[in-house]
Amino acid sequence: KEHYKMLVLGGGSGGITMSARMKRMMGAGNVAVVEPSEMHYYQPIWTLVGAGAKSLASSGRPTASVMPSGVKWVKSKVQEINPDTNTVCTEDGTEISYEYLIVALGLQLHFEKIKGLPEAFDHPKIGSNYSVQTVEKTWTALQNFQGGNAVFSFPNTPVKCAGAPQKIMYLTDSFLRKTGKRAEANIIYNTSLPVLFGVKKYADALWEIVKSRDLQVNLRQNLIEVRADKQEAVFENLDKPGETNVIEYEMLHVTPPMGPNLVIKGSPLADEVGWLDVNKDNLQHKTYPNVFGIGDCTNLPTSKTGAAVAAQSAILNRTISKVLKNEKPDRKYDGYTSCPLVTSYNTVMLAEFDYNGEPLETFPINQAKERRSMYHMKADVMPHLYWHGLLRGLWGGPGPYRKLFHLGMK
Ligand code: FAD
Ligand code: UQ1
Repeated sequence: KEHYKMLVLGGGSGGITMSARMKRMMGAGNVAVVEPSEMHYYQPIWTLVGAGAKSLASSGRPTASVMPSGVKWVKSKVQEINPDTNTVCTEDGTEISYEYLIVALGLQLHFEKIKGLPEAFDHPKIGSNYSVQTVEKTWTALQNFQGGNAVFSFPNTPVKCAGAPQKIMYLTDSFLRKTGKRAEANIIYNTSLPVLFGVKKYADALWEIVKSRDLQVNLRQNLIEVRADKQEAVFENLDKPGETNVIEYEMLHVTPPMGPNLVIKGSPLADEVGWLDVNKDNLQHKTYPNVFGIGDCTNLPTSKTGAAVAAQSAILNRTISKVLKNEKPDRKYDGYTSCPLVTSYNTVMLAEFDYNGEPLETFPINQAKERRSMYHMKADVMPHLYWHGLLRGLWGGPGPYRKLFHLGMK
């Protein structure tokens, strides 16, 4: 039977980041990460992979290369978490016990909840930036598009990076303008949400963009079926139950329904819905004080992003250092999250906001404007910050820089 002082579940953004920080805090031999995947992906760049601006290969590195040296990699899937006995069971039948546990299992994609998926991905003209298997299909569909309806969906569930479903629409519009095919296209964004974006400042600016670029936005439309043989997408009107709307497509980008990781959902660590039930100020589990959570798997009431993981990692580090000393956690997470809204092949609107949905901008300029500098940051700077800063436990989000940049202002 294996035992670790600190066991981390999941080796994605949050898991690798926290294992690097925990190694610094308590020594390499005391930390283990359970992660089945050979490869670690920088998912935020998939938006640009789907649009042909980056290669898929550039988004992945071997998990072995991001695992901090000396930290034990348990290459298996977590099957069961038993917080009452401080143990975890893996798929290969191993039982691991722990003193402290960090849960960073991410969320689950549910392509299968849309009738006709995932089989429809065997047909052309359909793709999804949300998975490694389907992201290059988006680029194929975009390149082969000759005219007709280009359709983009947003599901009736929480999603990670809530801006990504529309970023690929803006990139599609730009690509078709560049290649002279825009006049032949109807670009349609069908979202389950009652708004274009959750924060008014950015939503207002995005509405201006969709109007000026002739992009059609339909609210409260939920994708429920894809008939790939007929190139038909079926949407239900969420305000009029039973009313459906069939659209013939020449290109379809699917954002799948998402939900809690089923391992958490089936454990005592879950809230009523299935998300990891943590304290929103300090990321400690609400009923098991030796359990902590970070990232997409949690019920933190903020938008699920890598930028949020960065800010959370600094807070969680502080919380755990206090708990180890039998002191009370003292620093509070403000809900910081960020969504670099890619609006073309050379512009980004950098949305940043907190728990209250209030803008919390790093730079002392109006970030609701599309900027080339922010595109450069998203496409060329962020990947380095991710691989060399965040994953090594050296980047805890832009908070300190925000305070510095705003000194003497406001
Ligand atoms: P993940 O990084 O998804 O890691 C979860 C890990 O858990 C995975 O490695 C998985 O293999 C592992 N796992 C799952 N089940 C088990 C199990 N049973 N046992 C063991 N391990 C398991 N964020 C931004 O900040 N900016 C962006 O511009 C942005 N754009 C995005 C665009 C797209 C298309 C996508 C898909 C995401 C984007 N994100 C963006 C979101 C960002 O990638 C996630 O929020 C972030 O990766 C969350 O980190 P995490 O550790 O919670 O989950
Ligand atoms: C960020 O910290 C981060 O994590 C590394 C991202 O994920 C890829 C982001 O997209 C953003 C925008 C941030 C925030 C960083 C700055 C400099 C504003």
